[in-house]
Amino acid sequence: MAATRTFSIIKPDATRRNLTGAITKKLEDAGLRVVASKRIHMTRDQAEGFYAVHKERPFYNDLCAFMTSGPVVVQVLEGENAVLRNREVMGATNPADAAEGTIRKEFAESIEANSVHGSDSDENAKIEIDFFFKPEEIVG
Ligand code: IDP
Repeated sequence: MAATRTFSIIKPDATRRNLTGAITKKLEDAGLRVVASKRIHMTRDQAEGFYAVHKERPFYNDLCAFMTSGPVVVQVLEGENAVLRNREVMGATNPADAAEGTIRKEFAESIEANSVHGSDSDENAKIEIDFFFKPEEIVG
């Protein structure tokens, strides 16, 4: 099966605790390859645009504040069935529900500060990759 791509964010709660390497290792151990990566401080406009689908949710404002509260690492991951594989290794949104061995089980602080983002479909992966990366920044 051909490799596909997904989009990942290591969130501010994780960069603050210096977990970029530990989280990236879990992604790599799951069979995903980092083909693009950069550490950025998201602007409010970027956070609001990225999470626009959640605009009507009660946690939207807090989520945008959280995502701009410190640096994040945005990444493009490549592998077989990359979207699904990444969702599996991330674990459930709420760390209380996340399975043993997942990133969120091991590292997340709360349902909001849950250490990682991962695209939920191939279609959204493409949109999210295009939101943060130029084609020439991705080296497969
Ligand atoms: P996902 O990140 O597991 O795909 P989504 O439902 O798409 O989960 O939510 C996006 C992000 O919004 C979550 O990762 C988390 O940071 C935040 N979030 C989701 N639900 C809640 C909530 O009930 N309270 C606070 N933050 C939430």
